[in-house]
Amino acid sequence: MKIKQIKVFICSPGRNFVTVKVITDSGLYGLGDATVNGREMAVVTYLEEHLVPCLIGRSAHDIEDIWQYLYKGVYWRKGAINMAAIAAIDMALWDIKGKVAGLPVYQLLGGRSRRGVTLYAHANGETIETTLDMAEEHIKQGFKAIRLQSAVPGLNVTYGVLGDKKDYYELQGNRPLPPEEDWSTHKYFNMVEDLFRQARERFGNDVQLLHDVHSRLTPIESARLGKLLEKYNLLFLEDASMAENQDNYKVIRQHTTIPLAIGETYNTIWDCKDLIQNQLIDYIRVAATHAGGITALRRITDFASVYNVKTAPHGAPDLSPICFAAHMHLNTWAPNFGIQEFVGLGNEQIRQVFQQDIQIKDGMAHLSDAPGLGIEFDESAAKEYPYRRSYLPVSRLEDGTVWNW
Ligand code: GCO
Ligand code: MG
Repeated sequence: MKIKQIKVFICSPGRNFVTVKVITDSGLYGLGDATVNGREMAVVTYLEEHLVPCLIGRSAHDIEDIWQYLYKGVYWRKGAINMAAIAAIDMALWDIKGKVAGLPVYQLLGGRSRRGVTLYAHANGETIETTLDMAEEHIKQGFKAIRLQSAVPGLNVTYGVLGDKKDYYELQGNRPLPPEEDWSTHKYFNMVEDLFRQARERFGNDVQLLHDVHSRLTPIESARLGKLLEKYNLLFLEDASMAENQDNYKVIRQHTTIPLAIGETYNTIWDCKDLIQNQLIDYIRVAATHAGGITALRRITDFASVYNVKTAPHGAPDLSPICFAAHMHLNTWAPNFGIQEFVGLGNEQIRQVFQQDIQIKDGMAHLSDAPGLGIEFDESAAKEYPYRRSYLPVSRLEDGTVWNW
């Protein structure tokens, strides 16, 4: 079964997605996600100009060989654009293999390890009260784990807060240039403990709570935050600090037992190797799209399991439903799965373009037994939503210094 054609699509049903379709001479095809938020066209060009010509005529069954060929064969290893392109091809090949076998991909990985996949929902608001109102809605719907993000009083916009601004990173499309946001660590510390104290007062101890710092703090500031929030019993604190220097997490670990999660921007196992091996984190959050696909995530998952690190795949809206499906198969299989981030199954346009049959019930997601990844892409619907250039925001401290967004 040879690869006959590879099509690359870019569409914007509410936000931009790059989708790859690998078509074989048997007529079977597979789908993959190659979206890199704010840099979409770089992946499209990279795929069309550099990867696709090397793949035509190869056996669609050689998933591992193709992965190694694209990874080692490029010489310029790693990198977000490169790894997203490899990831999309890899997902599509797993999709094809599942269709050939007549089995969902999780069966090819080793079968089911659990009844369903536990999700965490997002609650965010312009005030602590509105954030907690949203959390209450999720709890009523059956979610057992909620990520809390609340606006920081005194800052123009806060990461992760939709409020009534309707300008959350997921509602992309009207940002021809990167918007700028303020950041103040001091003001943030004035808000964040209240958020979790009030959450515990209102909801008690049963619900799992999570929080994303989005890498705004230095390691010692993260350590301070960890100590401050320990008593509120978080499932994890995400992206407490940057870990380009993986030793940063030693500083945090020396001071606090709060569970730590990181990895959504990581592209390879090497980016998280030291953190995992030195047991400096508790959850690894790599995404199939950004870290080399199902083949790479399976390897990272197994490596993490040796060190008691669980998986908590990134689930932001800029990962397409194809990536979510890939995560669902990995999560259904992985013995060391922790939790899946969840922001819903997309708006009406997204569900028109990407069709799937994942069921959400009581805060858990359940795959159907459709072969492969179990997802369809409607090419003609996608054409109705053309690409719109759009950027993620840039952060500045109050004196104008560029900071981590
Ligand atoms: C998350 C992430 C996202 C990212 C987004 C960037 O935890 O869901 O931090 O909110 O900001 O994926 O493209
Ligand atoms: Mg995050």
